[in-house]
Amino acid sequence: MIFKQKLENTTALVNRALSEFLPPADTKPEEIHQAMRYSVLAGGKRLRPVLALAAAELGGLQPEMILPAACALEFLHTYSLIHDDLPAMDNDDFRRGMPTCHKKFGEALAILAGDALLTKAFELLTWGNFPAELKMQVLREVAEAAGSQGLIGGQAADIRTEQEISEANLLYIHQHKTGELLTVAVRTGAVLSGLQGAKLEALTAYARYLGLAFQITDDILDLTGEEIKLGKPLFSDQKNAKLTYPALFGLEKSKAMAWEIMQQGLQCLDIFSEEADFLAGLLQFVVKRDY
Ligand code: GRG
Repeated sequence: MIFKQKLENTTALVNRALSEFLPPADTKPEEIHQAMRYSVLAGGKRLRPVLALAAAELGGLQPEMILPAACALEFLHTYSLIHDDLPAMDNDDFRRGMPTCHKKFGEALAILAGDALLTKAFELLTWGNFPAELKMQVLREVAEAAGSQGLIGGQAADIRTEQEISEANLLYIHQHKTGELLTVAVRTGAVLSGLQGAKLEALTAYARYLGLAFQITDDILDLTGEEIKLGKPLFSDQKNAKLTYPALFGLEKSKAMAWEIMQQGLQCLDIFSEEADFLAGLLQFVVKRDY
């Protein structure tokens, strides 16, 4: 199947499952479930669950088996976006082409919706008929990726007002704020499908390159993208004085770096045959996308 078709099919599968796994909007207390559904179902690329499904396919797992864990990663990602948009953080009004959760439901409910999605993610990771030790491994890895030495750590470093202007600091922020969750998405699919050893290592290395290429492209799109396609205003990094690749290296060099990192990521898939074509396509999509 051609890449675009497979991406569309997989995304549709994920979207259906996300809606199914969320409590219905009329579940009491209605407002929290409406806020959770609003932010999750607002759209988005679904990159993290799609990566988990693609990695699980390499290990021979049927999509239905991995969907709860894959959707857990999207819930966790959406929680981080809701909290990142809050007035105390980036104070953004638009996300995924719609008013941010706090703009629509107020700040208190937005905080709670984020908290509830994070909690729901860990519930979903316990689902499925997988060996207990694999589930425990994934639960631990996702908790680490989301925690103060992962996503939250990256965010804490990112919101510092006094920022060290260096490549090492930029790399730290990007790897933690963005890279950790993308990496654990790939590893979740791989680990639960029983992959280990050299194949698991290769996929982990692939995911680290993908995470970096994703964030450099995200930085570039914040300057050169189209607001309609991105679903949020441009120049948000400049507004918030963020340390970014274009700020440190300029636009052209940043584009060249994203391309080079993509090539390195693709090489990690060399130990697989055409079975890894979808993962290769996803890495190329991450760099070539315009949204
Ligand atoms: C508040 C705990 C906490 C963490 C926030 C994710 C994050 C950390 C901040 C979001 C702001 C941002 C620009 C992060 C870096 C890149 C990123 C994660 C972009 C959004 O991800 P996409 O492009 O979004 O996959 P969609 O909407 O497609 O899911």
